[in-house]
Amino acid sequence: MNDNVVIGDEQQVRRRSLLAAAGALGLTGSAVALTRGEPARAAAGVTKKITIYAEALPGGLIGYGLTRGGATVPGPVLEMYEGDTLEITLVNTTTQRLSIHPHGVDYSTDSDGSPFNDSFNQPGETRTYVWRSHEMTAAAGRRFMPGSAGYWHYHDHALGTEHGTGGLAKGLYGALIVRRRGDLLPDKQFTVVFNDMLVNNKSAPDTPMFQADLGQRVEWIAIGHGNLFHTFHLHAHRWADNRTGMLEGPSDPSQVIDNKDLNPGSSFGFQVLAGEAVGPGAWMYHCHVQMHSDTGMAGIFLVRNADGSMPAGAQEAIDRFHGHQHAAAAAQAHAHGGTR
Ligand SMILES: [Cu+2]
Repeated sequence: MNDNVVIGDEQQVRRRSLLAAAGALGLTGSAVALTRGEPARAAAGVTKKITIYAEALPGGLIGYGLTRGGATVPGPVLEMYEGDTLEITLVNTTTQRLSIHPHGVDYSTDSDGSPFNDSFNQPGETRTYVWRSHEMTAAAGRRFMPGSAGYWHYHDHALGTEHGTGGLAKGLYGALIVRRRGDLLPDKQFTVVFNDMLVNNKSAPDTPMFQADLGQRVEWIAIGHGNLFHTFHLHAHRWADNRTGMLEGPSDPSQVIDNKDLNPGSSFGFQVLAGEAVGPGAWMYHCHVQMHSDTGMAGIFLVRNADGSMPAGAQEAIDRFHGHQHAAAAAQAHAHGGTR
């Protein structure tokens, strides 16, 4: 125990001196913050306090929610601006230990969400976790300290195993977005989680049908969990493979893609204008590992007409999707007079 305490103190001292060094870098003439004239990191951010309820759901699932009785799979999209702090009071209404562990942001060991750091909620317990973030800073020599901005995610890290393997399997996960000031805000947000052979813990044809009107700015947050490797593909839309999914100028070197690896623990996000250059329609999203899409890792992105009405042929496409995804569903459709 004593050894642990000593090691902990040493680490704290080192961390403090690192922070002091970083602070010096940000204040001296040899290194300037990117946002000249703005307050330093600690003064710039606001602290947002939220309460999250972890709750058992029908079908053996467990979800996070922002209200009592409001848990969903995936959990709510949590958002903050670079420099802000998110203080999360997690209420565990279940009979199992669980936690919340973020990717991409800054936190101390007691907000780590891992049993290893004694950071979790016992059954019925309420506990507060603090997530911090910071802006990018530039130093001499074209060296950059990256900011926290990104399409990240959060998840349980304590249910079932030391790694939250049981909580992840049951649906304790969600999207975390850290925005840079000035980022464009979307009209709609869709969280897609490839979790083993499931999409948001569902299989086609019960996977979510995301909907937007033609031209709406739609933000996708894609997250991978479980034990399998996946590729996320969206039909008829493409995005830049950078932080936002949008090109930042005519010389932006980002590759434009419509398919991206989505492996366990990874996440990315992007914004598209629904139906841009292709028009409205029922477009598919799916894992591009063929045996995964064939087995149910697929869903529909319905781009309605600009006035919100159903585009020609879309309902038929949706019906076909419901009819031919599953062998059982297809057989049922045949029994009712054929599919196509
Ligand atoms: Cu897959």
